[in-house]
Amino acid sequence: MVTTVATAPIAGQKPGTSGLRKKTRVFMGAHYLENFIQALFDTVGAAGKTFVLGGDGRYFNDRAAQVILRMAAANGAAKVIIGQGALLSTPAASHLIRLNQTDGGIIMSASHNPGGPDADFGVKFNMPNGGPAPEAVTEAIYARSAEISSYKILEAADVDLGRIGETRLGAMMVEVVDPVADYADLMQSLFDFDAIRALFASGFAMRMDSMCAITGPYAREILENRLGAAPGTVTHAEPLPDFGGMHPDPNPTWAHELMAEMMGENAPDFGAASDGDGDRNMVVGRGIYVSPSDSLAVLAANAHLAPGYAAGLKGVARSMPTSAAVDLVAKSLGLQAYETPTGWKFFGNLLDAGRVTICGEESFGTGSDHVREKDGLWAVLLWLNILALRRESVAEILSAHWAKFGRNYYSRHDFEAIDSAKADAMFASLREALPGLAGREVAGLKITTADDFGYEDPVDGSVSRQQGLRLLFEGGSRAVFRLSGTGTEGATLRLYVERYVAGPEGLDEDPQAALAPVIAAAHALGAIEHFTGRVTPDVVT
Ligand code: VG1
Ligand code: CO
Repeated sequence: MVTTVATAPIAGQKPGTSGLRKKTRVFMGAHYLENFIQALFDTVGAAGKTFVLGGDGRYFNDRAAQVILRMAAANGAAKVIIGQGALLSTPAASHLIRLNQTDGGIIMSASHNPGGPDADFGVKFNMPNGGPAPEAVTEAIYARSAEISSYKILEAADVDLGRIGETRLGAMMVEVVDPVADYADLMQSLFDFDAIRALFASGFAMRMDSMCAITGPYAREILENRLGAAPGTVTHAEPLPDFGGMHPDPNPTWAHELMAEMMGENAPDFGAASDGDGDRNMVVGRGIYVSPSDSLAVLAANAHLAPGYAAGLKGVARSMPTSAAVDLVAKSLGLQAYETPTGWKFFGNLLDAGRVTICGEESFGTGSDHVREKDGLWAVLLWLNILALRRESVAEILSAHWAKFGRNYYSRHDFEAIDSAKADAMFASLREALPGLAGREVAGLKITTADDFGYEDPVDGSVSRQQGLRLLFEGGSRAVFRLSGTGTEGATLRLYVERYVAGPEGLDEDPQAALAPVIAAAHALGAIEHFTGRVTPDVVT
């Protein structure tokens, strides 16, 4: 029986960089999830449609899945394809949407944010192309959420999501699928599994830290079962509702266990970690951390070694704050390089139009046209494919890369949980100063350009403004100021700094030391301490 429940708009249901993210208790509050899902169905339409549904297994994932299923049925959806146990990594969900040519999908995740009753939850809608909904769609959902007066839900018992197969929920079909199998097959179609198997058989050792999040089952199946990596290669492989108390953000701060092992005496040859929903990756060699911007550049330069990319790339794209290392690779390969705002949704049109093959962000996100999300395990497998063919260490590959292209020293400094009003005041002040900055010298660096990054999508002409304040210095260094759009508490300031060194001298400096002048100039120009009281970042990547 379909019930129509009276409700009233709840303020703030505005999706950010990647979906709607709130404290779990907010999502569990009366009508909160229901309002948003109804606004979503009202916007994209549900009648007769097929959707994919799954999440990263965090606290409330199972309950939210049952609610969304009953609402999909009540709104007339024909079918929902759902991962067993309501689990799906974000890239696997993207793949299932495309593979089954569905009308889109709903992903339950707050990605790299911690999980649990006192942590974060999130919901994101992906389009029929498998990619995150563009701004026009998320804005429409938000607008609908502000005028909603009722939602529809089916009164029914929970669907058994533990058993693979088809069942009915009212008139709607629910198909419970293995969350891993199709995705693992896709990976096998892109990479030289024989070569990677031979690499592992030769004694190559790896550590994959799944951080008690969604990639555990995927990594075990692909690395240990299909590629013959030693049992136990994947650690923290069981997805847990609170991620075992871990903060599933694969960076040197939060993946500190992996970092300690990789920098230690008995370090394996290669290490990797991924985030809550499996779309991010951190890659580490024995004794050497690979910055995500460098990883993107190395992957673009070597992708042809993998069967799926043997024909070469169509082009590359990076988010604006990501270092220009990949641009140098594109230039040498004669490829177009695109610069987009932060967030994977901006790559969708370029991928759909066949303009780019590989994309990446400095925030540990890399991916290709095989799905429409960034893909953590994909990046790990492409690295393995490259290592298997080149038979060099990660350190050797990086050195050779810098020797050829020069090095883009890069770092991101995050200042978390700043009072929002203070952060806004800082941005307003810097934004106002921008037009007068060119030509000025600060902390020994001369500013050549200062602007507020805006983007016009070359495919559909849509325009996104105020995507980050950019300060470009003489010699190619730069600093970028942005406010996070994924946090759930106060504001997070992201300061991105970059400095290019052509070599052959000066390619082996400590990045923080190499970047010190740019960091000093950024602090002076942004008056970070004056506005926020902060001097030291909470997280450095
Ligand atoms: C962050 C990253 C951005 C990434 C986004 C979603 O956004 O900076 O590059 O696309 O997270 O990643 P923000 O607005 O907080 O800077 V995930 O793995 O959380 O979906
Ligand atoms: Co993520």
